[in-house]
Amino acid sequence: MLHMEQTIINVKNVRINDSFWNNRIRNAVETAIPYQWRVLNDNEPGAEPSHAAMNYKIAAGVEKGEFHGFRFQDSDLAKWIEAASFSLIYRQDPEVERELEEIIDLIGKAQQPDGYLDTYYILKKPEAKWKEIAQGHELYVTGHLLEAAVARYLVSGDDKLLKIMEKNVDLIRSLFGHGEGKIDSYPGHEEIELALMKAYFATGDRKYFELANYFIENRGTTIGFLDDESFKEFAETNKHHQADYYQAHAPIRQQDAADGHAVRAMYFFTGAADVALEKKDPSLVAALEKLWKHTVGRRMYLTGGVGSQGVGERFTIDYDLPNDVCYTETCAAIGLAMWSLRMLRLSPEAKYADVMERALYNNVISGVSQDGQHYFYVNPLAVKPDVAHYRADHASVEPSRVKWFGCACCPPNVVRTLCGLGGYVYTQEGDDVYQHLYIGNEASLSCSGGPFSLTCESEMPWEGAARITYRGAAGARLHLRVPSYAKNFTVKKNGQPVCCTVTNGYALPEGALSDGDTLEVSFEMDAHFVAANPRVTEDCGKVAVQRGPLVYCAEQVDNFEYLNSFRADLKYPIGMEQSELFGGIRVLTVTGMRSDAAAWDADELYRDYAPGSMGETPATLRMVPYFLWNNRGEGEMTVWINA
Ligand code: FUB
Ligand code: ZN
Repeated sequence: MLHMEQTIINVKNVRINDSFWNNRIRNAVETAIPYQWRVLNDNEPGAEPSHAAMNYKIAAGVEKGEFHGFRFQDSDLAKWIEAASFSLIYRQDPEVERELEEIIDLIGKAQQPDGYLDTYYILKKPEAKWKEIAQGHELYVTGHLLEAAVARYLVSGDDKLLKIMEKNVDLIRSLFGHGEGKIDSYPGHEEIELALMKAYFATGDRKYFELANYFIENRGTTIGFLDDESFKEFAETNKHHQADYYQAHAPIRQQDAADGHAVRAMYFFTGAADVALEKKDPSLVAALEKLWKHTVGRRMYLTGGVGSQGVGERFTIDYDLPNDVCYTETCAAIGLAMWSLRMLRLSPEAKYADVMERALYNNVISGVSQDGQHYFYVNPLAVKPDVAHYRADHASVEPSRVKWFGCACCPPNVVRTLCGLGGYVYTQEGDDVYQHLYIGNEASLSCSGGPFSLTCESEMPWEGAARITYRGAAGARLHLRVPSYAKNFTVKKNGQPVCCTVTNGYALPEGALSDGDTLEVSFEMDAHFVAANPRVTEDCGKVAVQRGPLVYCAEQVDNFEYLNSFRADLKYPIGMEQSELFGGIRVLTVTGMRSDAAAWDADELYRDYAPGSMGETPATLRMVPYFLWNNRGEGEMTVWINA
């Protein structure tokens, strides 16, 4: 059955209030947003200048100068606008309001009379507008600005940016499409599709849906941009920049795997799932189910990262998941979380929420430091800093988070995700509300009986316990996710055990909910070893450690140098210890042996093996949640350990 009568929940109606996420959201709101504003305005000493605000000022005619940065530099500011708009859910800040008004005003002034709005082409290459679709990113920039406009509108009701973007979208509608004189193509970098669908869901105006549908359905069916110079320029010299890099090698229903550039692919499938939902199109849903299964079954890291090669920032082949030269871009993991959320709207099955949660709690939030001012773009699962600094094939791996990037897609992306996290907790279909994530929150929703609220207090991800209070009109049914890692999942209603019907990993407690009811969810989460399919050669003979949604890693600072010299003894259970780290988290411990480098001469590379003469020493490996790595200086790190 297709679950298609969705209510798209307004992000401002789910306010996160959670002991784990509050700190992160506060950090985003109070530190990262002001910090990024300074960077985007070239006002942060030590950070690579962004030029993004200046490009708009020059295009608006209020400053003189030249365009600087990547062609899609505008999108960094767009993501900041989205983050700042969401941040007002958590803190009304007149300064942020002023900055938002200032930048939206500037964007309006930069817009050309026909609606065109891309500072790279306005300032640097006006003759090439719409002629470099493969690489040009004009539609990608529109997509991010449109997402920002929708965020601003949904949270504050201010439609100034939305009107600017409507004019821009109208221009695109007039230029693109089938037929004489039209550009019959699709974006080089997907993004506009999902943004158009957000605009459609927010406004109900079908023109947004129609353009999204055209881009999704057209991709891979026509020659599109595959004849353009900007496509050929890369394709002729680089086997990793063929049509599949852009997901343009086949129509979506004929694609078998997530191929090519990972962020492009994730954004494409996200937009396609939105379109499938609106069209109630079983063949598109089936294609997305197949692609999703293939992606998470063969091409996803344990941390929810995707994209295993730096060259082309892309997917490679099944089971090719190297840990130290992976790409696992923060944006790509965000894309996987977004896509999985859309799959939940198509069909509420806990497997989608498991992956969404895996990405969010691991690869996504590892993208930002505890201080909110340092970022990872690539999120490796193993790092040896001296190697990463030296080797050419590690060029994209930063062993420490940095203040900013020349290509800075990830930092504002992770911050907008944190500030918009409320959008990931529930989906709703008629009176059926599905709680996917046990993140504490206060939600104001509505069912056929009228408005109601849910207040969730949660101990996740440290303990499997959440308490939900229902207030308001009767009529809603709350389906509670049973996470794949949960043991002995139970629900109590008003303090008494209640029977549940479990469908596709969601438990529906017996009986209607009415004002004042409480539901207490509890389950056990063991720290356990995880092994990889032997087809993943990089992980053969290794195990990883996971508890609940958190993947753990070993860092040099808690252990010793040469982490790979450790071998776990799996007959010992994983230990758990209270620590003073990061405000008092519990660390996990693994028992085993290591070969102590001190027993080897530095000039002695090899030695004939004899038991007991390798420097064998009993050892315990301390492990911390992966997302926290590299918050205590640079050092070795590994997720997978020898066993
Ligand atoms: O091309 C725009 C963004 O920059 C992509 O999504 C990232 O992978 C980075 O290349
Ligand atoms: Zn990125």
